[in-house]
Amino acid sequence: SFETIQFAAADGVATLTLNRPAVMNALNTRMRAEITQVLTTLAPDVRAVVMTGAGRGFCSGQDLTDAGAAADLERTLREEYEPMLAAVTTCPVPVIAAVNGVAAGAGANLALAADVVIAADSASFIQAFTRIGLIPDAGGTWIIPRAVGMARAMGMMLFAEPVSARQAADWGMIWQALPDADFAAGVTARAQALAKGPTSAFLAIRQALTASFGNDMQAQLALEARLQGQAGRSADFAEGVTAFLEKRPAVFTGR
Ligand code: T3D
Repeated sequence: SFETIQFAAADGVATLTLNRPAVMNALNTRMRAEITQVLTTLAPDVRAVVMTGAGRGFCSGQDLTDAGAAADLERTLREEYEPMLAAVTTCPVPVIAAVNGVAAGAGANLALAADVVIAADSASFIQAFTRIGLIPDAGGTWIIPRAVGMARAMGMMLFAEPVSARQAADWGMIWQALPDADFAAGVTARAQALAKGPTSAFLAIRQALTASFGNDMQAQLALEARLQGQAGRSADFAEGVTAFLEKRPAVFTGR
């Protein structure tokens, strides 16, 4: 039923595969809508999402053959990119970007919007925008300086050169780079771990870390107290403590 993505769920993990491999999974209007739709209508038993790309690339960013999108970039960003990015950053379960190959332009920044980014060693991240006379969008100018600092963010954006998966991991722009041979198994293991985890706590962590950039220490302590108050009333906290005292692994339900 989807034209530009594949979507499948098993064992609590949903896999969203960007699926226009002939164009390195370039984003068009339809793909943005399909990504937004699946992330905002997840079944209740899904407890982690893996976003990846079909073929040899992750995502090449905006489909540069789409004259309609190019005619009014501000509208395209507001009406199509913003909902897609929000669907990732407010997804009701943790999102892993499994960057299997090159992630360019908005494709790089879509990946970086995920909670956890795992890249294959052969993958790279390209802030390709200035090559075509644009500025980084899709959240890149917010997330990248926070992750790597101003000097590296500026260099990446002005020079538009590929940053290897290893370099990205060394710089703290992504969580992990894995040898290509270990990539699929590594992603699956992380996704299953998240799907078996305390989902509400994961979401509260996302909320706290995101808010930290705009808060002073006092405000952040207040936020932590509020979110921890919620976590302290969760079934998963009760289970976690019981399991510890009974010397067995906790069985979390995500609530
Ligand atoms: O609404 C708006 O427009 C504003 C939003 C802007 C957000 C943006 O994302 S702007 C940045 C757009 N993206 C780019 O500028 C990247 C363009 N692509 C590339 O630089 C390279 O293709 C890659 C570095 C991603 C991969 O290089 P390589 O050598 O591995 O593959 P390739 O041969 O260049 O690409 C394979 C095919 O995919 C090729 O088609 P062909 O020759 O086999 O028929 C290529 O044209 C096509 N392709 C790659 N990227 C795009 C694309 N087609 C349309 N749009 C693309 N972005």
